[in-house]
Amino acid sequence: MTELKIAADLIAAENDKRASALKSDYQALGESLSRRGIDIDAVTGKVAEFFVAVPSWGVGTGGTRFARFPGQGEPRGIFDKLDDCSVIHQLTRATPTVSLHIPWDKADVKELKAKGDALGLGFDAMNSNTFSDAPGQAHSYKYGSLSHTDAATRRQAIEHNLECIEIGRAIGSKALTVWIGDGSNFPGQSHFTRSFERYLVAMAEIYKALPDDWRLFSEHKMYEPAFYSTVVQDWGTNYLIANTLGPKAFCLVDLGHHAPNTNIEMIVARLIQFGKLGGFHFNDSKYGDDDLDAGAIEPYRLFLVFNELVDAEHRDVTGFHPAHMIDQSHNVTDPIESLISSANEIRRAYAQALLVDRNALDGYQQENDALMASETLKRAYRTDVEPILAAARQRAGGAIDPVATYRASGYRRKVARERPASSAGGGGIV
Ligand code: LRH
Ligand code: MN
Ligand code: MN
Repeated sequence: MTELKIAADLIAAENDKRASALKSDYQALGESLSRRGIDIDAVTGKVAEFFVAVPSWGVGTGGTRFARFPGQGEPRGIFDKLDDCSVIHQLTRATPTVSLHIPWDKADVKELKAKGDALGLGFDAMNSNTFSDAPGQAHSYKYGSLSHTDAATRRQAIEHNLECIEIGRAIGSKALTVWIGDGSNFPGQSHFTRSFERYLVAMAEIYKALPDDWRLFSEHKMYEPAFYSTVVQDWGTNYLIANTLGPKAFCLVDLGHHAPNTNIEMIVARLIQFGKLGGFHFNDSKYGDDDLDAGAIEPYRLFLVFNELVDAEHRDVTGFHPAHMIDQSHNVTDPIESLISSANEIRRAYAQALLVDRNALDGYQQENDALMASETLKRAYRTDVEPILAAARQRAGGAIDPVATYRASGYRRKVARERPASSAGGGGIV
């Protein structure tokens, strides 16, 4: 029996208040979609099967290098974090897996697995951390990790990734995500070619240790912590990595890791075309890697990314199964609420993309009818799919209004009594 952090009765009572309004909204939307030749239940069924992993590090309040302002009832460690993740899944029915970050989440693997099983949660990609120094480690990552000039430091970073694979194997993960902060702050500080050569050799060792049914995701990021050059700075370098390493290596696209105005949906299309799209870290951003909530700033861009994903699904692209994960930092909200809302926004973009009339779009593209092609996308995007999202949650036992139900549950107040106040201060996670 799955351990439930929110009483099922409470969810049912909250849903009762909203069920009849949802029924009429769903019916009205169903009628309007059927005039467009779309079966609403088929769309709801697809949405209900769309899942996104939550990041363990996302349920704690984040921060900047200036300050962190913790909230009430901050999780004390990975087991509290898993409890919080289970609340998000219980209410949204959209987040059945958690992505762990090592060593932040290091714990006895049997206990991790047992806790996940008890809460009905699985584990998505493992994340290694060679961008900060763990207490007591022999070699510092101040000047890099997998691309470091010093062989012993590279060895330590490789061993850490191998350990992440071992932990992941024990808890049922099937992927390793590698993001490194390696780079330089001054022109001339590092040799672009040699540092990338060292990185590739180190990654090849990690790749060799990957179980057959695992995938290796490399994640690019334009800048930060290095402010002049970064070793894995863009999707071009990322593609070179995945291509050099082999068939189990793929590129991970974190939406926040690009320059403003970058056409991310086009990067996604290119990676799909060449079989190297591994997955996503969903979030939003206004300036740099500011990890805002998915859909908070540019919901149309999120839709356009999903438009490419649904297009690939529609074309039955072989071997297409990207991993969907959230990666955001919550500085001013209750992280559980932000993650609930982001999971909904991601499903919303997916649902809207499912409504695109692909035959019509093909025709307009063929005829070079720019205006109608754009209108075809806009028509899908403008559709209010909230009744579809709510029905998908309700049918799976989740909440029609998950944030309201979460607030009504008093979960945060309850854990605040059990968990001691965490300390504020400077510096937070990236
Ligand atoms: C780097 C990043 C990467 C890390 C996470 C904490 O900015 O996106 O995915 O693992 O943040
Ligand atoms: Mn990321
Ligand atoms: Mn990031």
